[in-house]
This record gives sequence, structure tokens and C-alpha cells, in this order.
Amino acid sequence: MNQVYGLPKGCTNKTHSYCPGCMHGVAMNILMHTIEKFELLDKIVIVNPVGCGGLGLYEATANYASAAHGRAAAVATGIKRCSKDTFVVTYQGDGDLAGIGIAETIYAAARGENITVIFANNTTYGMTGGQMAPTTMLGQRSTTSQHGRTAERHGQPLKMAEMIASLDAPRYVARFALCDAANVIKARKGLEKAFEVNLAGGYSFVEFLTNCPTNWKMSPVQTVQHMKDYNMKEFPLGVFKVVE
Ligand SMILES: Cc1ncc(C[n+]2csc(CCOP(=O)(O)OP(=O)(O)O)c2C)c(N)n1
Ligand code: SF4
Repeated sequence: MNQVYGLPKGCTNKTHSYCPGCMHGVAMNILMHTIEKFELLDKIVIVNPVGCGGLGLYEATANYASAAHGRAAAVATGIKRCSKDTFVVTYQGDGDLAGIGIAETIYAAARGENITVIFANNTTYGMTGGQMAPTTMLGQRSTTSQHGRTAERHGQPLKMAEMIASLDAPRYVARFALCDAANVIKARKGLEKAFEVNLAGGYSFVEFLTNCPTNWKMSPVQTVQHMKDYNMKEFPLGVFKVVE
């Protein structure tokens, strides 16, 4: 593969259906490069969510299995337990992972399933029009919190990486942001570590802070500064747990 311009093997050059500037595309690029680096294209199953996060895989050649909304960690558990040689990853948005699917997410982590969970946190329900998600920040406006989220009325946003890291079984838990090249390089390294943990038999969880230009009602460029001013302060980056 041409390291600068080439597509990783799991991708095709078909047009995807993300909105312009959506960082789901960046996350998918990182995932496909990592799959190629570890030579896992023939062994991987990516469990696809309901939500915009799932759109990219329809144009990929990597194997994927679609889960009902929020159930990716349960589907991934079933695939891995039935097929030990399969490398199993989920890719999920915040509504999917932390909203409707929070029970599946937490219990798969508590069991220490041999899967990697990739969490794209754009702080909103993107596909359905920008409703408040579990990760919507205090003060953030959404179609269901039009004056901004408040702790009194809506509760505090969930910090998923910190919650997962508080459990005993997970072996690697980290959060990265996909807002610029330096952070994307760190995110790639983080996902590589998560894959190593998976290959060694453990559970790994990687949260990517992403954007939603359409529902944040900003240009893609504006979302980058917004992430630095707000999202990265609300959701600190870092490695929360690593068990060697
Ligand atoms: C059981 C069920 N409930 C609700 C929906 C509607 N639905 C589709 S996508 C979505 C939200 C997805 O948001 P998120 O997981 O944050 O992903 P994003 O689109 O932001 O990437 C919802 C609620 C559904 N498809 N199935
Ligand atoms: S609605 Fe938001 S999350 Fe969905 S593709 Fe568009 S920008 Fe991305």
C-alpha cells in the first residue's frame, strides 16, 4: 500500500454517505489502516451499529455483522465465543453504546470479553437529527434540550471511558480525539495497543471524540475548534487503564 495516498485494503474507493467533514470517516480510516497493519482482514468481523457510524462499512470489503441498536457488544460476544479465531471489534456511536446499549456495553466489559470496542463519541444522536445523547455536554443544545443540557433536568453526561476503566476485567481503556493530525496519530497508536491487547486475549475499549457538523450546525472547520474548547475539556484524553 502507498503509505501516503493509498487506501487500506479493507476500503474501496466508492463514495461513502457520511456528511462532508464527519469524523466517522477519519475513525474508519484509522480502523482500516490498523486492520491492514496487523494483517487481520481475513480474520476480522466488525460489529456494525445502528447510526451514522455504520455507514462507512457498507462501502468496505472488511467483514461486518450488523447488530440491532445498542446490541453490538452482545453480538460481538456471541461471534467471539463461537469462533475463537475471529478477531472481533465493535464500532459504535454514543446513542448506540452509551444510550440504548449501555447494559450490553457494561456487562461485556465486566466479563472481559475478548473483543475491542471502538466508541465514536460525537455527543449527539447524529443519524436521527441531533437529539440529546448520554454524552451531550452541560449547556449543549440539542433538539431535545433546546436551551442546553442541565444537570438538574437531564443529569450529568456519562464518561464512558472512565466508567469502563473502573471495572476489573478490561485490559486497555483510552480516549483520543480525531480533530487534527497530531491527535489522529495518537489515536492510531492507541488503537494499535487495543488490537495488541485483543490478540493477547483481553478486552480493550477505545473512545474517539468525533464531530457532527450537521447537527452541531457548524462547518467542519468550526467543529475542530469547538472540540478543543469544549469536548476535550469535558472528556479528558488519555489512557485510563492498561494491564500488561
Ligand atoms: C431500537 C431502535 N431504537 C431507535 C432507533 C432509531 N435510531 C437510529 S440511529 C439512532 C441514533 C444513533 O446515534 P448514535 O449512536 O450517537 O450514532 P451517530 O448517528 O451519532 O453516529 C437512533 C435513536 C433504532 N434504529 N432502533
Ligand atoms: S449526521 Fe453527523 S454523525 Fe451523521 S454523518 Fe452527518 S455529520 Fe456524521
